[in-house]
Amino acid sequence: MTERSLVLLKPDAVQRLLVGPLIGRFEARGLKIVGLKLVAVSRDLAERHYAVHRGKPFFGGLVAFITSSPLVAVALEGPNAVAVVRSMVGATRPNEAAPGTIRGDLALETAQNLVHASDAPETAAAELSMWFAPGELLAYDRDIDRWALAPED
Ligand code: 3AN
Repeated sequence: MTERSLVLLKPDAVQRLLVGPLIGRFEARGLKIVGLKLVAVSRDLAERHYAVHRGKPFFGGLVAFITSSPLVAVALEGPNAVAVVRSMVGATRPNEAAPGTIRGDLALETAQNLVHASDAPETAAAELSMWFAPGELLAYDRDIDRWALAPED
């Protein structure tokens, strides 16, 4: 089923010049970019995005990190996009992330693990509306889709 997922290329990804390579991985997989922007994250947005972690010992550091430098918010669309993107991102702790995943190839620290990706379709919908205004998410056809996607997708 066609889904949309929110990916954040976090401040460490921007500072490490990995925005292009990371977007390239998702594009090469066949996922469609339907939203894309550089964001200076406010404390309010950071706290809403990580609300489920409020009260945990790393919450303050997480909010400080995500607001420390711009990040890139990406909305990706494709069949089973939420699970596909999660599998490409890899386990939360980079020492447990499989080689071939973004974290398994490029990260060492849990607090600086380069990317956020929605963990379920319901979370994705809530996160996409938090990070993008409705008019910032675009529907369009790609000529390559007849090569990358089955007709029913
Ligand atoms: P994921 O990003 O893989 O969905 P979550 O949702 O459990 O992982 O955690 C959200 C973010 O919180 C992680 N990406 C990481 O940056 C941070 N985080 C999670 N656990 C820890 C921890 N024990 N210490 C520091 N940061 C953490």
